[in-house]
Amino acid sequence: MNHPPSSQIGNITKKQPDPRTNTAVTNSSFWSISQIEALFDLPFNDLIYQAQFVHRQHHDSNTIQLSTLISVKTGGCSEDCGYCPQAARYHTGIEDQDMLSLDEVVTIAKAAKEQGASRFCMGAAWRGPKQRDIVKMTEIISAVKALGLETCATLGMLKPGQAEQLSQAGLDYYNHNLDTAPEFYSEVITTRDYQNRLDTLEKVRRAGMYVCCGGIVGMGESRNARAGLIAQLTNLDPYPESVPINNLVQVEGTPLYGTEALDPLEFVRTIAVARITMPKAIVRLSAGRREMSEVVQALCFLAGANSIFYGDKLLTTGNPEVEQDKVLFKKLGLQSL
Ligand code: SAM
Ligand code: DTB
Ligand code: SF4
Repeated sequence: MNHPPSSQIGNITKKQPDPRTNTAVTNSSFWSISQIEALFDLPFNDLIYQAQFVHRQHHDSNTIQLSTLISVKTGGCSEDCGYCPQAARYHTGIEDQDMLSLDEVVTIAKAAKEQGASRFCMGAAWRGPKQRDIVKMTEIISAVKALGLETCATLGMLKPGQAEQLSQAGLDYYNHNLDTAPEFYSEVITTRDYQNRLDTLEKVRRAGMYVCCGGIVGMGESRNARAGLIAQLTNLDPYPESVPINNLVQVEGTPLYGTEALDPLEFVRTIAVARITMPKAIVRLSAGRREMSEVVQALCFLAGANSIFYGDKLLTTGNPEVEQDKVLFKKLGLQSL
């Protein structure tokens, strides 16, 4: 078999200990934006070949991880993220909802497990949690963990000590996205800055949790900005264990509604570049799947995506029906983890 030359894949040498298991997470050496842009610029077939090659070195080629997502607190958020239907200042028709009760979350988590999900992700429309929110979340996290599910939460910016409390309650992953390149960030969000995001990611790492961190494409950013996002992610030390790549779900009333849609092949390229630069990470084909054809989704799996959100809803917008996903897995011969 003709292997892609390693010079084109990057010099994968640096070893980093995994915070929990102490097994080696292989991190790539530093990736410059121009090296990443060179990957984006490859002929499509060569890029996909390299991504598949890297994928098969580190993952089972026909296995995908299923995460179910729920919104534990919806709408009314103080931030101004230009993509988000939950920001209070945009009029998107989303109904605000206070925090769900422990029983409500456990019932939904049990159903997710029965459907085959291995991880349960809980999202909240907060700039960051207050201490009373952390107290409720720790009860919820412990109860979900006790069902035998992996736990993930995305609650916004964390204050000192909060990551430790979440970790002690049994939180496995904290999701906190860098969303886009630093240069494009202020075009999308003005109520916080890039360094705020990096600071929370650092707190999550120090508390010993796995990092789930990715971004959104299709927000009108340039290819250079997509490469800049990937550079930020891969050059985190170590790079995130879980990397969600979202395609913007356009919601009427948000500033980004009406943005020219990203070419689906460019989305596939972004997945491939994430796979090549973060070989051991789980790369999640995240928001935007309902708007994608089966063929594009299949290309994303070929390019190295090995996780999806599974369940009929994301936080406030739709996701493919579970039955529809089961049919797709059968057609593609995919097994869940
Ligand atoms: N409020 C917390 C925060 O922003 O970190 C957690 C919840 S927030 C909804 C989680 C992530 O959802 C965002 O960082 C963003 O990447 C993603 N997201 C939100 N709205 C989206 C949309 N319309 N399309 C794609 N991804 C979206
Ligand atoms: C992530 O990267 N994508 C998810 C999850 N992490 C929290 C959120 C997608 C939200 C899509 C818009 C909505 O449903 O409100
Ligand atoms: Fe609030 Fe998170 Fe939505 Fe931004 S992405 S408006 S912080 S819920």
